[in-house]
Amino acid sequence: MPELVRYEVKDRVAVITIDNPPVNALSPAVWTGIDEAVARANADPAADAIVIIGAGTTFIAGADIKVFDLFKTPHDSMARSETTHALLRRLEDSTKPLVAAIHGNALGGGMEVAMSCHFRVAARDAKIGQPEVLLGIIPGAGGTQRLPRLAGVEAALKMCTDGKAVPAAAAKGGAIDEIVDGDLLTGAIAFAARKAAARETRKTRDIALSGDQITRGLAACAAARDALAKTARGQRAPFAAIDAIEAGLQLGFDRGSVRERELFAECVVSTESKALRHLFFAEREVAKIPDVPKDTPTLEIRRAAVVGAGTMGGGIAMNYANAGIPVLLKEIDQAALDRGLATIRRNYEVSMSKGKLTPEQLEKTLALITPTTSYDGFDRVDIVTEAVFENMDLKKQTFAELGRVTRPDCILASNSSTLDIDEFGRASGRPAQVLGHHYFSPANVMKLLEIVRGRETGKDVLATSLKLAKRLGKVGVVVGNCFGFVANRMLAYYMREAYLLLEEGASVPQIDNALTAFGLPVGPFGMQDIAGIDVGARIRQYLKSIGKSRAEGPQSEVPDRLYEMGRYGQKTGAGWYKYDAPGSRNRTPDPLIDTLAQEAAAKRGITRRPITDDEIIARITTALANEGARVLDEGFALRAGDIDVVYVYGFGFPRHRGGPMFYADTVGLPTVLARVKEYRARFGDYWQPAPLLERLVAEGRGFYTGAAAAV
Ligand code: 3H9
Repeated sequence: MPELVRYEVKDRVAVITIDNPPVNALSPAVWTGIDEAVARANADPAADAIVIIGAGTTFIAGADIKVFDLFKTPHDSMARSETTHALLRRLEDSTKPLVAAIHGNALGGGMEVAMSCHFRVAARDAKIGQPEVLLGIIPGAGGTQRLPRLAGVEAALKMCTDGKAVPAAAAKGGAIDEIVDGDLLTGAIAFAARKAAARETRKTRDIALSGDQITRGLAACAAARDALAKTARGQRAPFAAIDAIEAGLQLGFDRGSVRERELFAECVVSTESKALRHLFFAEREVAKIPDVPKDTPTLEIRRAAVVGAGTMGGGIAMNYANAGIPVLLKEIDQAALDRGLATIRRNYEVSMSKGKLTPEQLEKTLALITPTTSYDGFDRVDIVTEAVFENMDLKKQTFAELGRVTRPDCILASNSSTLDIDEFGRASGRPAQVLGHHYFSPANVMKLLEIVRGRETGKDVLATSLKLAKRLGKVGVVVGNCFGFVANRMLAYYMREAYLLLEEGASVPQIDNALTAFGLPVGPFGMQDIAGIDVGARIRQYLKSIGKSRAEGPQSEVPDRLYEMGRYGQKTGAGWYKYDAPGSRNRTPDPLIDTLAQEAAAKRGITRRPITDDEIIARITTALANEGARVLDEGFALRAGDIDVVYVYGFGFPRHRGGPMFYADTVGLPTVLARVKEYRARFGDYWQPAPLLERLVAEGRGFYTGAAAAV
């Protein structure tokens, strides 16, 4: 095995190379290796200065996130961080100039190592950051104390609370001393030699903050706290990061560092951090399909086509154009095509007005979308996404046509949100090339792509889809071909409970507000008003016609009554709420909904009652987890983590709760099961415990082996 930390001397400069692929994470052995190597360099008469650099594509991407699982109590963390802080002070105490040479990323603990060096040089395209908050923790190795001293309090607050990496070039003069063009190591050695000749060292911890800097810094802390109160509701870590920075300003470096350690220790054992760490790995796990090895050949996607220029088709075409892939956009007639293109242009203009796009970029991106009313050119594309109306016959007819007009190796994807992919495969005449690419509305914004695997979908087609998802800026999750796949199948249960809670006595604003307080960006009714009540109604009508329903249990009549009244949501100026005008987002509650709910309740013989927010959350999250357990047990999702990723990216389930399955583990599966049984007794037999839920509870396990005990 190669050494994790290598030592050599070049041109009288000791070069310490961290070599812990893939991202040089700071495992305990790497920490020790750096410590020993710096001590060795200080004692080495052949070295006048020291450079720390990363092997491979990056500097150090942070502490090894898996190690945090070992911290069971804040005390464990306090003991470990005492050692780490002392180690970083030893680096800072180096008598020879110590230089960090950064390429790729210096993140988290990696940035903290760099800041404990005397100087930092970086490649022009390198990035630096303190992303700990995205893992529910705060910089725990002095970052909240050293970064304000190097970059200024405002910049440090931003980096530690939003977790976003910033270009090293933009940090020049603050956290970065010099940008190196050309070979980084050569530049870093030359820089270190200059510092050695000038006998220059500089301990970050000794950089003093002026009275004025402290006063302004404290005001910035208060302002950051106020801003986060709106955007980070229910989360602890961003606020803890501010607390730690503030403590450094008020108490100085040493006592500020102790406060940082205490706050880190509090955060690292929190459910919030466990949830976010779980998602970090779950998001990477989704791309691993057991029978589709990493080296499965993929098809090159150079040109694409989309059939259907409605809301979804237009958004899908935008995804391709945004990724620089030319795309044909087909509609049946010119009028429909013109409408679709006008919407696309409007969307881009909104981005432009927000400064996300220049007028030139807008025109260049739009030029990648070629409108058409025929199949001309379809024989040259590598993938077609069908986004026509959600109707089985129409879709089958489209696939039959696509089978004729495209090359045999062309991938044929359906954006259906519910229908049987295998039927499309058969209709096309080449099922191995067919699968689902289910986007979420708005398709150009939402990051989830459900990749629906048909019975005969080729492995190369799946591997290509996963790769393509990344290129389109999406998180691709492979799911099985069941009704509604994973996202919409579970959503049906979520919506069922929302409707029933409404009939039983809760109001639309109460249900929506309970869920936004829980952390969702929008509640179920607000979401429907955006997506269109007509969309759900048409799916229900179709299901009725084939004698099916989306979820067992009573079907509320209220959404269908809204549909009959032409109240489709925001677009018609009325839905579950009233809006100022069609297309407006300015909403007010509508007493009519309560009347409709009362009428529906009376018909079903329900006596309406006050309902608590806790019951709303319990009913809805229990319904999700119970159905999620079925989906998993039936093999339509590969892992519980895949379901969590689907919900976080598809419906904005709060990340800090880890997704519906992880959340169920934090509640405790015995409690979840007890709730299902209680609801069965109270509401009816349509509530049935998922067999997997019962099995896991009997075995004393959670959805994540051992997680039940861990959270
Ligand atoms: C921290 O530092 C706390 C400190 O304050 C100190 C306290 C004492 N640990 O993302 P990729 C794995 S907290 C363990 O696909 P990319 C990852 O799971 C840490 N593993 O590559 C994957 O494994 P696999 C703060 C890690 O090129 C593989 O590496 N730092 C870690 O798209 C490749 O990853 C962060 O939060 C890690 N730290 O993106 C940075 N990082 O192949 C987290 C990665 O088995 N990392 N892995 O699936 C990242 O943001 C991205 O990985 C990075 C590369 C941008 C670096």
